[in-house]
Amino acid sequence: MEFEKLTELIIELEVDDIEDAVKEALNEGKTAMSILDALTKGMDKVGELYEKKEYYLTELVLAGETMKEAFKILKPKLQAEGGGKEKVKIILATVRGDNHDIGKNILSSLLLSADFEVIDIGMDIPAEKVVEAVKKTKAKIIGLSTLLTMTVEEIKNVHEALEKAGLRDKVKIIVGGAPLNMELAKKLGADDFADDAVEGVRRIKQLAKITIDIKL
Ligand code: B1M
Repeated sequence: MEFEKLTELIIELEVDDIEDAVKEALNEGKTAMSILDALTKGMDKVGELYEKKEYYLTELVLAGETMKEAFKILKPKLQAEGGGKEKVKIILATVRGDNHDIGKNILSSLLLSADFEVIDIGMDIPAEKVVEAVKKTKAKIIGLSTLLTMTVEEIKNVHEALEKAGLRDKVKIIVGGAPLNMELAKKLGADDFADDAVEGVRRIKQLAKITIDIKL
């Protein structure tokens, strides 16, 4: 299994073939990290095609699913190969009252392929659970998703709950979802906003640089 073929399978969204292809590459002795690199190249290309409007959300969803299938096989191998290399942690959640998680899941896949440790605490998540997750995992970046106009205020609740717990200045909050924009995000207490998951990864990489020296 050539690396180029693995990259191609992601670009061509071959969700049914990716598992066998990854297994074949591993059986040939390729490392999980090198396979992940090849798959990530595919995800980068999918991101470019999406930005050029040659691919749409459907393709982004499928690419996320394809990557997730591959990741199921790679995850244990990567952990074994990782040799304790510390990754930047990010907590992801869809806010309380909102049961839309497809966008969050795409972001999660892209972040995993960009070598983040993703702590996905799910959807319909109350502010207190986010605070609990920060305390438990010591993650310094929180990504919140909301698609409903009626739930955007939940971002403010997370911001205030973190303040109350004395943690607000130790973490960065990035938010995304159709009812939001940068102005509203900042007004609700978030530090950053991304229009889509590709932009989200780019901005989260920037936040990771900013938070590197913060001690929790
Ligand atoms: Co609902 N729904 N839905 N829905 N749903 C919308 C969001 C809606 C816009 C449809 C419409 O009316 N045109 C509308 C919201 C209107 C509003 O408030 N502004 C709506 C409604 C009203 C509802 C219900 C209230 C319907 C009802 O029951 N009467 C109900 C609410 C349930 C609840 O949450 N409590 C409801 C339910 C559902 C389903 C459960 C059936 C299902 C969700 C399944 C699931 O997610 N597991 C669903 C769906 C599928 C949709 C639409 C059709 C598609 C959403 C989607 O997955 N898009 C949606 C219409 C639409 O969006 N056009 C709609 C694809 C996904 C990839 O995009 O999640 O936006 P998205 O993520 C994007 C960006 O937003 C961004 O990146 C992603 C792309 O790269 N992004 C981030 C998202 N999070 C990010 C976080 C980041 C960065 C970027 O950093 C942290």
